[in-house]
Amino acid sequence: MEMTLRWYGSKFDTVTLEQIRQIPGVTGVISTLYDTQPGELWSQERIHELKSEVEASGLRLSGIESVNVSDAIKAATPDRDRDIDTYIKTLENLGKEDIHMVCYNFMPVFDWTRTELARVKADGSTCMAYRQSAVDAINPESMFETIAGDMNGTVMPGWEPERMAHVKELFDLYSGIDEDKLFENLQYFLEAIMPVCNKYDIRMGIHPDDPAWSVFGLPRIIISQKNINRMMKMVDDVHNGVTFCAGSYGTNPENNLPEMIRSLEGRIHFAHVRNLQFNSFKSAEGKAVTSWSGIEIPYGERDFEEASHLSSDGTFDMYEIMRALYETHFDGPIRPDHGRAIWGEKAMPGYGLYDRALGATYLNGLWEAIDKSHRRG
Ligand SMILES: [Mn+2]
Repeated sequence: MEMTLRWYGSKFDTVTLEQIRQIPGVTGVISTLYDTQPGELWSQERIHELKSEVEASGLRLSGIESVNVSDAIKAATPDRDRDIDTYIKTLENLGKEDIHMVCYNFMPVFDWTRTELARVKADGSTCMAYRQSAVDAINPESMFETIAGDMNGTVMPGWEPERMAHVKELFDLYSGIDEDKLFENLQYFLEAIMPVCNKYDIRMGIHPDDPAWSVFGLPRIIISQKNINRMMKMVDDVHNGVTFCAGSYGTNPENNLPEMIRSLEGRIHFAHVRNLQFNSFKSAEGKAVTSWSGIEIPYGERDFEEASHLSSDGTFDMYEIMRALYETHFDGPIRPDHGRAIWGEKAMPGYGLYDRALGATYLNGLWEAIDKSHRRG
């Protein structure tokens, strides 16, 4: 594996490449052309510029997160073939610049959903959190306004104000689209892009839906082992793969993360590894749940918050997640994921420097220990 950090580009990120370069064991960044819209062509010149800037700092551009898929493609409107053609050209330009991993998602309307961006934890740090009753009480059209005040002046991915101004139209676009239809639209997109992915050896890694259940009545499909295995079979090509995001699949504590990783051997092209703390949860059947890591979660509404990366700070067994990646010979880029805001840092929620640097170091430590214990038998 290659340890990386997500970086939004010098115009948008509060964290610099120089700072990332100084985190022990981090050799690459995952970035994007943050000012492009879904459906827009990425020129080879702009990709080259980004890559040169990253390389000049002594780091590698290890992949793209994300090349966003337009709503026309997700909802199969008459514009989808035009947007797919553009997507193919963008992949071609990435391939020519020697980029071989692209993350994307297929979530309708909302990229990811949290109800608080700065919940205060016992140690005074803040983190992002989700409470089902808050989601149920919110009109989705005003969701953006509800959380915008906590963004520290940054623009959160998936919550771009221009996009959120059209939320109502977006909802209309997806009316009548159920899970099977969304799977069909995803298959259509994947079949169209596989030739260019094969030509340039570009590994596509779909990011799971977060949280891993339907919100605001919108269909969500990349949420479970059953569904992701269906998607892998639907287009059975190594370039049709997965971004394994522990924090997103893990929002449902019934998703057994190490087991999912093992079922996806060879198809995980990118990994996001972070921890969550569950305060209460109930299953779809309204029952109490014991997490895959063996922790009994108090019965109640779905309420979780992000934690530091350590196993002891949250509900996940991070050692078992890293061991499953190691034992399935995972060799792609990996990154710590959302961190808490600590030490007074003002940054994009989830994407400050300090807690993610601690996360990277911890994950590297786990990996070294697993590697050495394997080698020494
Ligand atoms: Mn993720």
